[in-house]
Amino acid sequence: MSPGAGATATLHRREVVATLLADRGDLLVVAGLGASAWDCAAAGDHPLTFSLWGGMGQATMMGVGLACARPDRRVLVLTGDGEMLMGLGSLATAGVQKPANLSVVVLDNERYGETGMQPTHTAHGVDLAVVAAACGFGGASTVTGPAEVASLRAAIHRGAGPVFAVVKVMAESPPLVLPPRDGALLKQRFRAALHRA
Ligand SMILES: Cc1ncc(C[n+]2csc(CCOP(=O)(O)OP(=O)(O)O)c2C)c(N)n1
Repeated sequence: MSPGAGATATLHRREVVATLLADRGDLLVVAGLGASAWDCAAAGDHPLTFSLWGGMGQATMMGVGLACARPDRRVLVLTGDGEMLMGLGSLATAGVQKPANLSVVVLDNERYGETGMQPTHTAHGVDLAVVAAACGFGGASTVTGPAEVASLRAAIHRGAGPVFAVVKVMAESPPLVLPPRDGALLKQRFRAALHRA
């Protein structure tokens, strides 16, 4: 297994997500499948979080659609490196559409965590921030420390997007905290909360 930067990561994914979602206000969140969705649930289940339970590779495309449909709202896609790698084409669409209200944050543990911690392409040097920059995300960044996480939170809530950040996190498996499992319920409560606000 290639060590990659993930072998030296010091950030805990749960702490990163808790920081990014603190005082989230009316932020719309699309949570990528598996661990990213569990991180969001651990930070507090919320009707304005739409969790993908098994739809791998779709998180950013959904975020682009939401951001284009609701330019009055901030949209955050929180997902894993494996999930992002499966939906790379969505970065090209986002880079062309350039929704200023969209942020995409990849929690990069360099592993397919849920299926057994197999190394992903990022463990072998694929740099998703460079991919995003090439697709048109100005200022795409890689975050490795707490101070940068705080800056990223400010960019998500107030910055001129589209924002893209890879956050290098440790390859760990924190205790499961599951969001509701009923897809129809997740969709309906998200729509209801969005229309209410
Ligand atoms: C199309 C498809 N292929 C494979 C899977 C199985 N699968 C579920 S989670 C996962 C790994 C996700 O990895 P990543 O996005 O990096 O998340 P993390 O490492 O944070 O858990 C895989 C391969 C799936 N759900 N859908």
